[in-house]
Amino acid sequence: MKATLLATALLAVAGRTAASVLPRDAADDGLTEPQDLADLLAQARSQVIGAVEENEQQMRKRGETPRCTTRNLVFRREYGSLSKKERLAYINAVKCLQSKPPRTPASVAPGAKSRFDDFVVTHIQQTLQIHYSGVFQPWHRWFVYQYEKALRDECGYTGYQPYWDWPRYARAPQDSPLFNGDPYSLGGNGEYVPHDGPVIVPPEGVGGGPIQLPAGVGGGFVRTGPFANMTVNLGPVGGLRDTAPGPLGGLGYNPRGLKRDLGPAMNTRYANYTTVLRLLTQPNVDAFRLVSEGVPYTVEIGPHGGIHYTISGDPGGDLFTSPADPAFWVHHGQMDRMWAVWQALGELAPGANNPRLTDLGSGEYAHNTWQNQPPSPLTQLSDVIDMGYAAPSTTIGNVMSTTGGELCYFYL
Ligand SMILES: *[C@@H]1O[C@H](CO)[C@@H](O)[C@H](O)[C@H]1NC(C)=O
Ligand SMILES: *[C@@H]1O[C@H](CO)[C@@H](O)[C@H](O)[C@H]1NC(C)=O
Ligand SMILES: [Cu+2]
Repeated sequence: MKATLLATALLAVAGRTAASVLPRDAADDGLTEPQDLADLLAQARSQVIGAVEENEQQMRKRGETPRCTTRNLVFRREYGSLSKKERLAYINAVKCLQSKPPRTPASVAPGAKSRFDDFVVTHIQQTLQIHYSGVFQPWHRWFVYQYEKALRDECGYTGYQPYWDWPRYARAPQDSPLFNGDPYSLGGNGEYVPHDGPVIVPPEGVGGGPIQLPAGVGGGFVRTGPFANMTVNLGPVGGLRDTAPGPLGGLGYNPRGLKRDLGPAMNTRYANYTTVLRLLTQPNVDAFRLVSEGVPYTVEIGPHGGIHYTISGDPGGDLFTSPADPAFWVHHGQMDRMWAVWQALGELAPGANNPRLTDLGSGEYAHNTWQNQPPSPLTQLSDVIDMGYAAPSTTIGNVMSTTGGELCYFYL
């Protein structure tokens, strides 16, 4: 009874937060969608808090000590809902990571100049195994968690990884608290230069064809905000027409300024309220992944690709090197949030095992190779998530739940 009261109290707080984040003019896709979404999110939070309580009680009955409880469960928040002080703390921790020496040996990646770059190297090295394959979601969950952990353990950050609520700023992401270029943003848009949108081309051995995407309203160097004139050390690797790859397959040293091409065209087309509602109501993981990731190098690239190319520019337009733009981490925060919320909505009854915490699917994206090309075995819970030099590795089974294994977080 007491535990239930706690859950109710937490939910009241969470519910208020959800309601207050509704944008005033979220009308593009119909007025009811933001409210429908807020209801789904509240349902997911209630499920997660309930499941954590239930597990806690069961374990205590058996004389065991639960690792994740309602007392230490933490909530990741939307970037714009952080106070200015909290945003500054996050920004300064990212800059700190960019100033710490790398762990990656120069013999492996001479372009890696910082702890921040260690994460970029790991992503570049594994890009063709960790996308459109069964490990995609758990790999990126662990990747973001380890980045958050590095910010906290190595750079004194006391908050948690914020996320980019895609549809919230879809009409003008360049004016959002994330990218408006003020001292609390992740840096502004690139300076405007007249340009066409990018033509994305499949890397060698990958299906699909060249796709012309719409342009944003920047395209040049980032000159405003905390990451103005930031230096990108690694990449690019490939995937954009008319872009010369950097040395050593992108692992060499190739210092250049950060560019972005944010704008409404990609964001409204690929990551609006309809998209998010559709995503969260998919019946199984194969269907969820098809909506989330779309079909690579076709017009339907889903919100995952849609937001990568909303950031665009350099390195944002290069799937391999994209984590070298600080914006990557708030995008993948939201990717993980979508998956975690969808997982939570799969609980059939209180206390029953939730199939979405163990099912890795059997579709085209459930294998060990990109779109199952060449054909490969289905990904297993016992398979390893390899973090290279960036962080410790783990297994998929350890990260399927955000409140299991080492993890103990959810999203507001
Ligand atoms: C960024 O670099 C440009 C060109 O070198 C320079 O004019 C500008 O002052 C720099 N801005 C900041 C914030 O460092
Ligand atoms: C919203 O996104 C979907 C794809 O998820 C797209 O088909 C639709 O056209 C978008 N709506 C608008 C108004 O652009
Ligand atoms: Cu990735």
